[in-house]
Amino acid sequence: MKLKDAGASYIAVTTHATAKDAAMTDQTYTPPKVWTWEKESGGQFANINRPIAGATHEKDLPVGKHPFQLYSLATPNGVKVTVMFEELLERGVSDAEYDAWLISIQDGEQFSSGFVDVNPNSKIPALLDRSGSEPVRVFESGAILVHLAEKFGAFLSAAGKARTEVFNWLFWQMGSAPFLGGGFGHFYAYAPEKYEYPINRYAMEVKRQLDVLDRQLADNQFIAGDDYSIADMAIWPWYGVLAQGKIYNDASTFLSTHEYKNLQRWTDEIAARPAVRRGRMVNRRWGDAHEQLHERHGASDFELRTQAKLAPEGE
Ligand SMILES: N[C@@H](CCC(=O)N[C@@H](CS)C(=O)NCC(=O)O)C(=O)O
Repeated sequence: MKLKDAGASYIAVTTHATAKDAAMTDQTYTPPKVWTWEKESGGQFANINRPIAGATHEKDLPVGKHPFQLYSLATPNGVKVTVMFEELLERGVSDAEYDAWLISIQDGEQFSSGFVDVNPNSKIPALLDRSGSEPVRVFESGAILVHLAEKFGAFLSAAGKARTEVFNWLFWQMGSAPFLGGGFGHFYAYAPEKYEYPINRYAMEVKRQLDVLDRQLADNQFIAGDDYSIADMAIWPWYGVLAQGKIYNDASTFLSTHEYKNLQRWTDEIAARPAVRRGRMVNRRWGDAHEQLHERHGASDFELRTQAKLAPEGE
């Protein structure tokens, strides 16, 4: 039975024993009394997954000339922050100049002593705000967005109902995206073998989330109302990019994202923003060479220092 048979069939999977269910039984797992670390668990990213925190090696982080030092990668969580910086700069907030350094999580650079000092959770994005008398570390993408929004009084109302609504959706994203990434994306795209149970479980939840967004966007231009905010910046790199069909192989077809018309409208509107186009390029090291800016240290880098310019094909 395939998931594309949709709702009714999904219920059938859960209520009728079939030959396939019997075959799946062979793959069930009886947990031992005490879990132990099996290093060769397989799957994409298995080499960087560990059950312990802390640094694996001594290495300082580089520091550039701007007030903000960002250590990141152009994954959805990373893009939230580079979009925020580019939106601030687009608005003319020149104090928001930043250096963006690429952290290769596949190579374990998030476990360097320097990175762990900025983010003890060893995940990108991590920010060092050096604009004041002493450096302030900021980790967790939501905290970084709030930090910058408050610092510059932008993309977040100062008080009242509108501010609360932005927080509602910002924290909705923090709680929801792990079901999309760690749940659906992992089992659909990254796991070494495909299993129907987790893919069904998380596809259903992600479709529910897409419907939540679609209904909200039916009556609102932006996620939290009439104003573009840090809630849009947090949600778009996950759910907008999913709707564009740009993550997890062909997941947009699998999840029929074209059916969420209001989400599609919002996705296209946000994608067209110049700051979003630039933010998506920063710390990107895959895809079209014109859209890869491995490190960003100034506005002209988008023209002069993409991989298309630095490493033209054939050279
Ligand atoms: N809740 C965190 C999630 C950050 C996160 O999961 N980052 C991933 C890349 S998207 C990462 O750095 N993974 C490296 C690792 O798990 O070792 C945030 O929003 O900042």
